[in-house]
Amino acid sequence: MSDLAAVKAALKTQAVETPSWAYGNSGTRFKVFAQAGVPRTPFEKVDDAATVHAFTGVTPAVSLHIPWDRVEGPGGYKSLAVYAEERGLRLGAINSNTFQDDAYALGSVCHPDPAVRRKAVDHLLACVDILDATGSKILKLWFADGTNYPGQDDIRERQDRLSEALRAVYARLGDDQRMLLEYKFFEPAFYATDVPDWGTAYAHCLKLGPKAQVVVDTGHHAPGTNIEFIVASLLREGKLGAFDFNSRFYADDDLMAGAADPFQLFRIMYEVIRGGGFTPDVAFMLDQCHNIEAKIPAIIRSVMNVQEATAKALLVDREALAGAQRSGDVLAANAVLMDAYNTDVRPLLAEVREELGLDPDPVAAYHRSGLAAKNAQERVGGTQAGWGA
Ligand code: PSV
Ligand code: MN
Repeated sequence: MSDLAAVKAALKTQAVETPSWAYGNSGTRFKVFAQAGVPRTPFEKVDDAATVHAFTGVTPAVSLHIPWDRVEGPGGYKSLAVYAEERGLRLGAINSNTFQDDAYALGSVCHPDPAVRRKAVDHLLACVDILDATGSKILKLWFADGTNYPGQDDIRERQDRLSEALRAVYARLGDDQRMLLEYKFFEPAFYATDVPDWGTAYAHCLKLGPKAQVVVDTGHHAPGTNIEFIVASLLREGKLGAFDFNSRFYADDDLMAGAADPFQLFRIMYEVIRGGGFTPDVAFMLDQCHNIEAKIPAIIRSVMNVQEATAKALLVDREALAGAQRSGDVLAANAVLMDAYNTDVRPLLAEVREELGLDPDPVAAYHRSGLAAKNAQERVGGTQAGWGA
């Protein structure tokens, strides 16, 4: 797409979902550094997500993580959905959590004890109840299940247990609801992870049916993995459900999307666009933690990085590329891609924002707003949100 008006129009339709947990104190397995002004409740997390949307214009949804975002009291989850709506937001994916309860030391849905498996499935079904209450359409599943030692458990039987649990959850989904299965090659299990790669996730989703799709978390691959190939393959099969965007240098670092390797993000977005995945059918979500940097501006920056990668991918001259590819002109084909990647799209995005009535520099506008100081002043007392809160 090289027509600038069409590129701008496409950029205006972009939607990036932000994760509630990125607004709380979260980070590494070591010290999580508390910050002033951090939300204490899911409602305050929604406030922060609304702030990011107000400055970027492209983050209309916030993903929840259960039980970190447990809502009690009158109205329950429905009241959070209404609160979000009043702030121009909607609640996005509901993330299940079967990794922080003592019962799950040997796994959740793959655990050798049927009682533990039942507990995990009950949680997943309760998450579908939350979809019903909030109007969210996506149940996102990531399992920490796996083993640390050869022989610890039966690899094959664990797959059977997983399959049984997924089937029970799938059967409970409403017509317009989807379940998305996320893979991760290691951590916390180190010897054998039960959903380690896109092949395993894809095989389970294929068996389940059309309402089951795969989530690609960009931080969940071994170094050097060609993630855009995975994206192209999943899109080709109609099985790409969502992204969890973030950056990694070493493991599942959860750094800002586009910070470590903006070229990789561009290559991924190119395959998304090439494969017809730049639609609301694919959920573009962030899954990040901001441990040493200020959270709201870090999320705004991440969204801008995704926008820049998208703009560059939209600028690829597809016709010229196809021509060079067909004629076997290796260097010309590569040059077409690199020309798009090397374009400075910041002025274009500034124009897009101005046309949407936004400040062309969302980070500066946020800093000028005084919101950071206001939150630090007002959000005192209570318990700051974080892992497990
Ligand atoms: C696991 O590392 C993961 O990527 C999953 O998406 C979780 O839900 C999320 O991080 C938060 O722990
Ligand atoms: Mn993730």
